[in-house]
Amino acid sequence: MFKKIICLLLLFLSIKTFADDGYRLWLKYDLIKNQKERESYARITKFIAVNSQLEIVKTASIELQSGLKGLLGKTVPVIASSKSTGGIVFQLSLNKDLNEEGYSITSQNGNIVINANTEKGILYGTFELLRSIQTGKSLSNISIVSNPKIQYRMLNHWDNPLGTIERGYAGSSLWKWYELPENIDPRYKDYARANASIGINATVVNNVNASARFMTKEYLLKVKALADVFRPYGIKVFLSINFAAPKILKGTKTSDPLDPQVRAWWQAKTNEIYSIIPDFGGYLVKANSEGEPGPQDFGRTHADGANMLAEALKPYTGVVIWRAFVYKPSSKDDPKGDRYKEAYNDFKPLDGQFDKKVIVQVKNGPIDFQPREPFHPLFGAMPKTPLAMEFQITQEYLGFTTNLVYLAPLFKECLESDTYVNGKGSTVAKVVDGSLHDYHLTAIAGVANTGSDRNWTGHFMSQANWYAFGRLAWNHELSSEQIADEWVKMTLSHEPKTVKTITKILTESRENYVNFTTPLGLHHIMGQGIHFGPEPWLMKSDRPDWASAYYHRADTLGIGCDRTKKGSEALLLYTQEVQNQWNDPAKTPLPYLLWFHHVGWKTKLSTGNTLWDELCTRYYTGLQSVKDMRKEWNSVKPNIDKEIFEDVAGRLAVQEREAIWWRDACVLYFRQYSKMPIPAQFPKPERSLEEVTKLVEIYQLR
Ligand code: GCW
Repeated sequence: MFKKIICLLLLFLSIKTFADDGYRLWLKYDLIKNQKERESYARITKFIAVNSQLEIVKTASIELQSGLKGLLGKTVPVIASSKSTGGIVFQLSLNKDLNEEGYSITSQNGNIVINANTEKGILYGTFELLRSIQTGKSLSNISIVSNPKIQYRMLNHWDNPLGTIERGYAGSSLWKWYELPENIDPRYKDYARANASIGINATVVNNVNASARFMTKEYLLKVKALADVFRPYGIKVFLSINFAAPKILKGTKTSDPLDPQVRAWWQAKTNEIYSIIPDFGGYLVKANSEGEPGPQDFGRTHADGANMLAEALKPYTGVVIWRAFVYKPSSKDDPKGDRYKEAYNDFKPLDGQFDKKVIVQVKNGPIDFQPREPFHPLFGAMPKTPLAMEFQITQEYLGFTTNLVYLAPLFKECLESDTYVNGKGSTVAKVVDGSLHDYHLTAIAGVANTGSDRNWTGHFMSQANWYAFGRLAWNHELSSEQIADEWVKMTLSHEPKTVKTITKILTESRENYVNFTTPLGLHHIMGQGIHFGPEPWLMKSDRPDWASAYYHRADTLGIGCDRTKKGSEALLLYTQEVQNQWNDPAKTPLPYLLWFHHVGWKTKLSTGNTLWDELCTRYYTGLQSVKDMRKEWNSVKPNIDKEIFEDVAGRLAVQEREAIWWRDACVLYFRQYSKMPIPAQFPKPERSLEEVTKLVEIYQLR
């Protein structure tokens, strides 16, 4: 009787519309509403048999127990071993089908067995089992074998010591450096849980524009406190380093990587780090990029710098992750100068010169996390150097936290691009997962979108981007829809129509965003510095390649950047097959057209429209799609938590205002060059170009 009352109470609590602040992410574990469904799960989850004392196995059993308690409303006992049936059994034993972190989940002799070679595999299998229940899958005859395709699946935090986050839009840093190491915010653990649940196993806690503070004992002890919280969740801590740290911290007179004293300094520092954090992951380095110090300051190469750090790490398990995001201002006298080519020109010649412990981390595209970019030409071009993928989860160029933009389609588009380096099917994904060039190390990083906002990511829907990054890092073959469907069921609703509508909103959102900001291959025309709002009229900046005109090249003849042989020749960095796809403006797929060609305003496109009409059409339909998205969101109101519903609805209203802003700015500005009218079926912007121009100025005021 007592049990029944408790159950009813739990059911009541879960049905009652309580305000959900989004804190629990996709780990809600609310009671399953359907009693029959609950009972059917309960029948096969009567116990959790755990015969290991390993720390991460313990984490797994605690997570499973508390997850099942929430979902099924009952406490499932954890027992040492069992001869009975109807329970879940953790089995740590050699399985040749599994790699170090893989797992299998199978029905065996009346139990559900989670099998893995290591404790981490057990943890990931546990979260998969919970996810199956959360998304309403049947567990009878369950049979899953899953291995992560990439070794290091990491978040990169651009968090600064003073609590700000570079390009972070969800409040301040999660890490309270001044309170550490004594005071441990409970959020650190929840952060680790969320990451572990999607297979993320490494985190770089500080900004790549790195402060030397992190190399001091004072700060290393703080970092150790975080590492201690993350370890039971299988997460390793990495640090971004300032290449000039030895000199800044007054240990040496120079930071030249070939100087013996500098090398000795890094060795001693690395020894110190490992004495404090024995499973330290390694170093992430931004060098000679955007003013950061690096080996080139001393006439040395990126390989010299990276190899020095690799040598210091030699006695340990750690690795060096060296970023390829570099670009010098192109020389004024070089008519072929193009930022697109800089990283390739710097790094490609170094292939084969890096130490075995070095991974070179490359952004998905050649410019900088634009709403759409062609894949970076370095992918496929460095067969002897493990290349890691760097995606940006934080929406620096994709509408901050006022725009609903689901990034899985962007990630997938890049991963599925074919480099053709070893013939057809040589996808970027195969470069990154190591299968194409047989890399001995593999890694994928996402620049985090987390912050101190209660819901972690500012825009509630941006949680889906953190989630999708982790899921794709584990298995890049999952589809965007599948990931969206899972996420919606775990965080918002199980009601079929609602799931369908929100999954549709998510999967279409990125293309919509491209349409009302940078359609047809336009790029880098946003407000300079802040990277917010449109500023296509920016002709000059501190560096030429920070100005919009450098990228769109609009004139009275047409628009777009010629990167073919006749232009900057950036296209020549790709294999012949890729060049063939993008060489001829008449055959270049429209999403990439203006990336590679300067196209006449009156040129007829495959849509039947002239370039000018098509450009206008994209800006107008892009805006229309935001309006549609708002309608669709309103249609799911009855099935969504009120607080979440209102918050997302509010942000969608902002998004519509911003879409109008982008549209007005771009059609009014480019019309000055095209000298053609906005197609008659579209209403004219209600304001002048001057008025829109002022807007971005406001946002740039101090
Ligand atoms: O996208 C640009 C950002 C910088 C960032 C840089 C990088 C951390 O605007 O803020 O600096 O890229 O990736 O290093």
